[in-house]
Amino acid sequence: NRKIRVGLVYGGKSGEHDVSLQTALAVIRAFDHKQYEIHPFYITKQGEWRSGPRLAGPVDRAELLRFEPDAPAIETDGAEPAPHALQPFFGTLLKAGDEDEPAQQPLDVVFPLLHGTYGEDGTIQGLFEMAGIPYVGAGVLASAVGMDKVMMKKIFAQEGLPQCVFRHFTRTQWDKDQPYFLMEIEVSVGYPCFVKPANLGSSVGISKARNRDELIAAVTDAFQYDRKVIVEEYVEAREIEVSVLGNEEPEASVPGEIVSSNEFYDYRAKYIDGKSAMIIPAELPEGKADEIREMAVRAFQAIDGTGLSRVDFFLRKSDGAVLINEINTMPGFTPFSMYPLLWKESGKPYGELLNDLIRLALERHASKQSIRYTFDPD
Ligand code: G1L
Repeated sequence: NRKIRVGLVYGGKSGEHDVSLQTALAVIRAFDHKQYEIHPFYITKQGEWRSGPRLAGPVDRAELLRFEPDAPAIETDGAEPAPHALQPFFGTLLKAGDEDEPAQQPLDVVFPLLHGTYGEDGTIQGLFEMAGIPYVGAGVLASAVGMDKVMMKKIFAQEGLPQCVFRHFTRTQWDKDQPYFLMEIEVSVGYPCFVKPANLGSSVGISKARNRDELIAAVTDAFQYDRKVIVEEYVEAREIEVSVLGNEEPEASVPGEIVSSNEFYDYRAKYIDGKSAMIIPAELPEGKADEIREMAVRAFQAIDGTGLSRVDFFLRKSDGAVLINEINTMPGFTPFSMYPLLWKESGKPYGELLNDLIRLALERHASKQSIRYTFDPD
């Protein structure tokens, strides 16, 4: 009974490079190394791919996962570095003609632990699809939808999920008819409002506008980061989040609440993360938790989600209405992040979560295998 070969792809060109590295470290430490064999693939900040040796056990420092030329050796089972373990695709496409490399075994499954462009937006998922390698988490479509706030909101709207008022436009549209968009925003969205690039890859380019001058400045700034911009209504609300896990029949965790630092002193917060606290489970009025969990599952299915997503909501203070804010197909994923903590509270520890995600990736891959992609009239 051989070990399951798991690839981890982490690092990357994004600003979340170090978060990704810490996540890879946490995942490696949580794996049952008797059951799994880990193949690390590190992408440097410059975008260079470096594969490491297959790991025989946990690693104790994230620095060891960068495979710097002069780095101390890490514990392995004596295997050679596996430069081509992403075969058959990377091996044959990127190293075509290189015939003196010994044959490598293909991976059974990969974890794309990358944030933003080229990690979370469906591009690397497309690469794995073409290579025929099962991968954890959202597919191409759900990943792309999860990264584009405008597409996400259109799908939520069509699914009948309540959300805050918003307007969106491209740079070309804005340049052609700025007065029209200003009027539209002032009439329907109002002030204050939030201005964001549609692309959720980065946290830059986001600002709050309290009047027309600030709105114009905010839109101009947001257009530096994307050709589409979205303007959202400000809602006075509590922030509630739910973890969803599964493929076609996903399950939702208990909801949790994010409370900012200036408010959380009066909570007995078990979990504190930088400037905010996580209240798990969230204290909600009768029936609200189930209402929110059902909406989370509908949102997941609406974007054609697979594997996992964290779904974020607003609980409006004025009337208690639940509004969906966004779905995140690659949520924070260390053992101290909201997504795993919500599952822990729901009875599923981190290690079990990893097993489930791998099983879901393999199940989705297997069910895709039975689909016909060609039409043969005979
Ligand atoms: F592979 C999973 F499970 F789908 C997965 C992939 C990526 C879960 C969570 C994440 N999250 C991240 O990679 C990140 C938030 C650390 C990006 Cl930097």
